[in-house]
Amino acid sequence: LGPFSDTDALDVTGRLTEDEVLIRATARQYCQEKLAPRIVEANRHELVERDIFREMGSLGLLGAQLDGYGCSGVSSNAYGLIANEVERVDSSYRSMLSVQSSLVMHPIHKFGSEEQKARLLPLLAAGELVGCFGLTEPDAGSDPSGMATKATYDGTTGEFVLNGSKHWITNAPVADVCVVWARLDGVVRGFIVERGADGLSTPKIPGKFSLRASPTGSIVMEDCRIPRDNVLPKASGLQSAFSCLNSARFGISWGALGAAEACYEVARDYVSDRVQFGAPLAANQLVQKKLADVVTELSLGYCAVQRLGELKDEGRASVEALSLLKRNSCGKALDIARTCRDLLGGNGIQDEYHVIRHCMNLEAVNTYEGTHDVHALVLGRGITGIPAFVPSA
Ligand code: TGC
Ligand code: FAD
Repeated sequence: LGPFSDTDALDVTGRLTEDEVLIRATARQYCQEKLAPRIVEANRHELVERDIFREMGSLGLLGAQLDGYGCSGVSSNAYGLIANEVERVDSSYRSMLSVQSSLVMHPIHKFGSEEQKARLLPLLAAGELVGCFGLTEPDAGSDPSGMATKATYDGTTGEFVLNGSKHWITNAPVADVCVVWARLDGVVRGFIVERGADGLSTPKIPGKFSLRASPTGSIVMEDCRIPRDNVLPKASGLQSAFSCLNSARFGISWGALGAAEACYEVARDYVSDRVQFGAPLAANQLVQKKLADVVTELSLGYCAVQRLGELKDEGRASVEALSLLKRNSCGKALDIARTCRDLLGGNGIQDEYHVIRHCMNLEAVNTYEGTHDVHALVLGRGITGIPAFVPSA
């Protein structure tokens, strides 16, 4: 029999490669030394630090899963481990990283021209440029097929003209490069809209109680003109946009567990130290059951995402498997964060204990990249063969 580790009961570390263990250590050191000291103030005052992109870039953490063009070319699980370490500190920072890596660099890498890749990817990898991804619209969230944003081609100037708006867009207020999805002659295409384009604005969404250290805004395009060469030549149809979500959903499935584990570690130490009724809280059966449930879910969750990473690298991860674990990790992480918040009593709502911040963040993480229920419907369709997105009359 082996020893028991509450944070790695099923020895997921033993299934990682040497490189993955090293990358995790590098990411952990950066996140704990550089990001953790900033987060309470950043969350309180909605501070967004662009330098964070450069810091992550200098360590090779941006677009790390991609090959060439200044990217590190690491395994899917190494990318997941990076997301996990970043999200232990805050889901906002992981959001900034995932959008840049999976939703901006990935589509440019997969669907871009050689010129687009050579010009933009090295700067995005270095964090010198910041990107955002515009799919969701005010009237098209879970159902992106309802998108109204249109592109037309102006043959006299050789430009595309975009009209429409994207809403709830991570990084938009600070982005230099927006990957925007719009209909051209009825077909969904991907466009690169760069800061400074005529008719482009990216206002911040105020009053956010979740992901406060992550800049979220809209992309408003009013006769917004971009050069002809800024269309992604190989992206055509909604499936191109959806294929970017697969990479982001995988990162989130690793990431959300990091936020949950951070909550667990705070709660475990808290109930061990705090004495009520003459004994540590940890001595109560009810408390131990909660801790046991949390450790069980984290242990199962980590085994699952590690396996999904292997399948992904073998080209065998299904859309349904990605939905299954995006949904499971986010839903379970939110439950765990709420349980841990409860275990801290009144202190649980104070930001210096970090748990309430994770709870608030995970509300959004459970909603974006496909809500918990939309992923249930993706699974339901996979199981039954019957799509249930549109209510039957
Ligand atoms: P549906 O008929 O299912 O599919 C249309 C075409 O797309 C293909 N497809 C996919 N391809 C690759 N990967 C996937 N995950 C795919 N899902 C679908 C599909 O095979 C089909 O291709 P074809 O060739 O047969 O035409 O499309 P639908 O319109 O019925 O939609 C289904 C649904 C609900 C699953 C989809 O619309 C959906 O995923 N909705 C959720 C929306 C969403 O996740 N939005 C995310 C926005 S980005 C974001 O939130 C970033 S936050 C990040 C951060 O800050 O960290
Ligand atoms: P709706 O689609 O209006 O859903 C509302 C409720 O109805 C949910 O509970 C949902 O589960 C339920 N529902 C919807 N359809 C069904 C159905 N068929 N059956 C049963 N229930 C259903 N988008 C981007 O494109 N880029 C980004 O960078 C980005 N960043 C984001 C950052 C944040 C902080 C947030 C909150 C969102 C972000 N989004 C982004 C948008 C995100 O993807 C959407 O919020 C999400 O897809 C849900 O869409 P919606 O908010 O319009 O909710």
